[in-house]
Amino acid sequence: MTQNNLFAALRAAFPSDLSSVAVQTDDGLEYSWHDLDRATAMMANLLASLDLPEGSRVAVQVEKSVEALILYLATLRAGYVFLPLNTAYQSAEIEYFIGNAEPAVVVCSGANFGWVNKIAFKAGTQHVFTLNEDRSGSLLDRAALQSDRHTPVQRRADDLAAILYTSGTTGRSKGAMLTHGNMLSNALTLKDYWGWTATGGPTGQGDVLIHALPIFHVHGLFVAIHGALINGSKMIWMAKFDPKRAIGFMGQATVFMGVPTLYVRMLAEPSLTPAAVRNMRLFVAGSAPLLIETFTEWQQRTGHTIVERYGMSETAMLTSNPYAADKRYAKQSERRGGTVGFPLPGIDLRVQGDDGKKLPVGEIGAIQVKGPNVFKGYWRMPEKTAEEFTPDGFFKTGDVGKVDERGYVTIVGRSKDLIISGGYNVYPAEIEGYINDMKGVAESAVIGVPHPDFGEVGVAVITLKPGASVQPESVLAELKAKLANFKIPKRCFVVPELPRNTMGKVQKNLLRDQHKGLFAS
Ligand code: MCA
Ligand code: AMP
Repeated sequence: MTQNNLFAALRAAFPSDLSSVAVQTDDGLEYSWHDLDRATAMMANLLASLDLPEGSRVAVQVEKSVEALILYLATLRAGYVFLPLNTAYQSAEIEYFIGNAEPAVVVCSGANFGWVNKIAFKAGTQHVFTLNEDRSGSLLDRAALQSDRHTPVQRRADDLAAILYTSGTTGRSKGAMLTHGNMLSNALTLKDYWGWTATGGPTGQGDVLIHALPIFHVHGLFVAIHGALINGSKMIWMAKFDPKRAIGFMGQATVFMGVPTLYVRMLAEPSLTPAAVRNMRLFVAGSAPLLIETFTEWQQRTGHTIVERYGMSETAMLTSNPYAADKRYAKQSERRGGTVGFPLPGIDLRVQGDDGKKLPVGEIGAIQVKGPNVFKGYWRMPEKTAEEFTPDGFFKTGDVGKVDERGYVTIVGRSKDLIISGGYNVYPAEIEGYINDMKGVAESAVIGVPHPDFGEVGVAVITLKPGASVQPESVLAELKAKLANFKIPKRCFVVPELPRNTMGKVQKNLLRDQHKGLFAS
């Protein structure tokens, strides 16, 4: 069998000088390529020593650290399936993910061990380890006893490498199953498309990435980490994004990736000048729409044009504005603000009308995609998986858009009821479910409205049962006790009734219109 383990491909791209720096943290620590190799071997040996069944899931909810990165790579190396969880998730959310995924191993922070351990025990998990930001915890204690030699486990391209939970219209999270082949194909495509180099450049060491995003979603975990590692590039590792510090690192780096909020926050810093970004080669934005104002202001302030790209948990990256001339599109090299660029090489993208037929150039419809990057399906949900694919094998993204005569793709909206806030997805149906269960509430509608920092934020509009008295603040406080903080609507309004169409469906567009100016900057 050919070795298709993603880790093996990343390891093969390590530079020949293993003593050079692979990761430099924002608090001054340095990890060499040799350190990454040894530490992932030790952790992979620890996982191997647990005698886990084939295909076991390793669920991880820990703060961002290089050790957390090592745990991800070690899970790949050992041939198991990585399941990252947002650190903001609270117990009810974690209980659902662990109950649904039934991981064999759970890794959490020492501070959360008490409640996470109970949830894991209930789900039949045999091993719960801790890993803290300060490089302590039982995971590292146990890994330290292992050998630092390990041969990556043989994996086929079609074998699972990770499960990322993401929701559809129902608000119930589904685990998107990504394979070693999905991720390697995407990493290799982007390496080429974004012109990564392993040598030379202003720093003399090829590209250097500022890693500023969380590592529990596609953007930070796959696009950024795989991008750097498959090129043997050093990462400057920020445990938490800070605009001033990120700009400060730009003198030593060449590539930055961020959600639009990060760009908005850096633009508010006077230190963002052409001199500060003189060594930078590439700025990538995605995960949420980049406002044309942000795109233009960035160009004016720095002289650099952001490369906006578009992707999903189910597919990794799908399209990108060109870095260099794209031969397939009449050598177009223009990065067009407001568009997400061209389908990446090897990815088929089409826009379909309501009648299921492909629409002509410029017409708006449902975006569907096909390619080696498209996931294997939703974890233990064969019917849901089948529903999301067309008979000829295209995945229905739930995004609505168009392709122009030059081939540029523009996303104009979403058919799924989803709010993207600061790059995090918030599913109105999930929040509405919680609000509707509250005492005195008759019904609710959660809508997304424009916000100068987060792009979009949630607002709850609720009606009450006859005679009930409920304060909007108490609704938000009750939600805060149960859900991840970024999901909490920023405002709540009590109204006599929700607007409905003749079919009785709540007209969220009217509510969005009514509240669109709430956070006008
Ligand atoms: C924090 N808060 C938020 C958000 N983040 N509210 C709405 N939306 C958010 N995204 C609120 C908290 O609830 C809290 O409110 C207050 O802000 C401070 O929280 P803190 O955690 O300190 O915030 P922060 O550090 O300033 O975080 C903002 C952030 C972060 C850096 C923009 O949200 C972030 O890292 N976003 C990136 C997400 C990402 O990586 N997405 C990629 C998904 P209170 O005090 O009231 O509790 S991958 C993807 O989408 C696809 C596949 C793709 O194409 O890439
Ligand atoms: P996720 O559920 O985290 O996988 O988020 C995927 C969704 O993020 C996509 O279906 C899009 O709706 C959205 N998205 C990602 N990148 C962009 C972008 N550049 N512009 C607009 N929307 C985007």
